[in-house]
Amino acid sequence: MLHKDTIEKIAASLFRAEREGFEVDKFVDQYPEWNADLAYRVQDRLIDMKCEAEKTKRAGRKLGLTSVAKQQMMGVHEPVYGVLLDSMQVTEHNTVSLEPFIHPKIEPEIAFVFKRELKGPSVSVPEVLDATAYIMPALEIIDSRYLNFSFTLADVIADNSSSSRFILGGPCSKPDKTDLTLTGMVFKKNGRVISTSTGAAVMGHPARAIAWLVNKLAEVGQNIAPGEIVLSGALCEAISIADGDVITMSLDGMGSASTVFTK
Ligand code: 0L1
Ligand code: MG
Repeated sequence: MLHKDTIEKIAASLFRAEREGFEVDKFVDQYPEWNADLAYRVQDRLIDMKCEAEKTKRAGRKLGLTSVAKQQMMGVHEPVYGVLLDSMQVTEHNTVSLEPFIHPKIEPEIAFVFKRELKGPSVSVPEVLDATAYIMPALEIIDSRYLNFSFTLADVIADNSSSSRFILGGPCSKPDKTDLTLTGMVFKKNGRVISTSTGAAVMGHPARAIAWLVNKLAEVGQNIAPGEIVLSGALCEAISIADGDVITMSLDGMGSASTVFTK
């Protein structure tokens, strides 16, 4: 069991690493008892530190490691979640400076916004869709605070699942208007197609990822509140970004999300 002081120490290291833009070594070697449950406690503490320092508040959640390929790569069998803060949202079409990041990547996601509370356990895909006010195309900028993006499951959870910024595109769509498993996605960098995919890339259905999240949150007495935004998890692999890059993700019949990077 990690001592409360250790949880505080790890959260403070990750907080400083992000704020000052430096990498830290993964904590697994230092703390052999490190596991996912303890790491979510570090994540909670890190989020409190960020809310206080940035005078911001929670906007919702994000899912990560939702594709089988990424889970296999990390040797894990379930996704992870993190917290989205108001301060992480970047307005679409605004230029994003690369300056605050360590080694940023970007990936296409589907954002869900909820009209009703969702509380597990046993929440199903139809219940998720029923509680959804609208969905929209989105981009997530991830930026691990670990050296060379190298971490274990517990490490990445503590680091708020590599979250950094998110961009909501448009327009907003009703979830019952489309079969998300079949919705096609095209991900472009500087006008060139980098990846194509469908919603099924996210655990078979993006709402299945949300159901997993809600049921997982129930284990620690938490839930999704009305108005919260949840990022489903990426529809394809994240790509590195550089000065001048223009990134666009388009979802068939649902619009697009795009952003531009500068030094
Ligand atoms: O949003 C994500 O899928 C990232 C989860 C953490 C793993 C990573 O940083 O690649
Ligand atoms: Mg993501």
